[in-house]
Amino acid sequence: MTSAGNLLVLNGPNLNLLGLREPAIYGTATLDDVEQLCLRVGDELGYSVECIQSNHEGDLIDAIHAAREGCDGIVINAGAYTHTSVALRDALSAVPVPAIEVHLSNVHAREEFRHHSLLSPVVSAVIVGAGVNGYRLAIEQLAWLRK
Ligand code: CA2
Repeated sequence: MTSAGNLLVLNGPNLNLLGLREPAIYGTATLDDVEQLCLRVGDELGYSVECIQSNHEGDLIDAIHAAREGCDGIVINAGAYTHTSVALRDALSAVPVPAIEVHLSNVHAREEFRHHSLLSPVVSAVIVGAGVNGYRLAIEQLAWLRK
């Protein structure tokens, strides 16, 4: 298959703990499971996928900036930075690459402070509450946008 392009899957703070704690909220899949899923789904759709997880805001911003060169789509679960980071929002705004925001949990059914995302206004779509399948849906949506 000809390459459909390159995707970046970004996971933010504490998502390295996936599957190790709070399975009732976040499920039992580990970060490695999520990344393997993204690589597999990306491959099925002809994408080369790079997965990055960081607990540091600046690292996430640097990765978004780097996506200016040769990246065709970003899947981002910014974790708690979703609700706080003007800097991440500005980075996403500055990079002309379609981005999809993913949350494993249904943030709207949780604490009030999780109901508001600073990122949602600057991304192409938002997927919440679908668990790890949200990453698959996001990659499929990025493929659909390319058509
Ligand atoms: O539902 C999501 O995907 C979140 O982005 C997860 C963030 C949370 O702050 C957002 O409001 C919603 C938290 C990620 C922390 O992940 C953990 C996983 C296992 C154990 C502890 C934390």
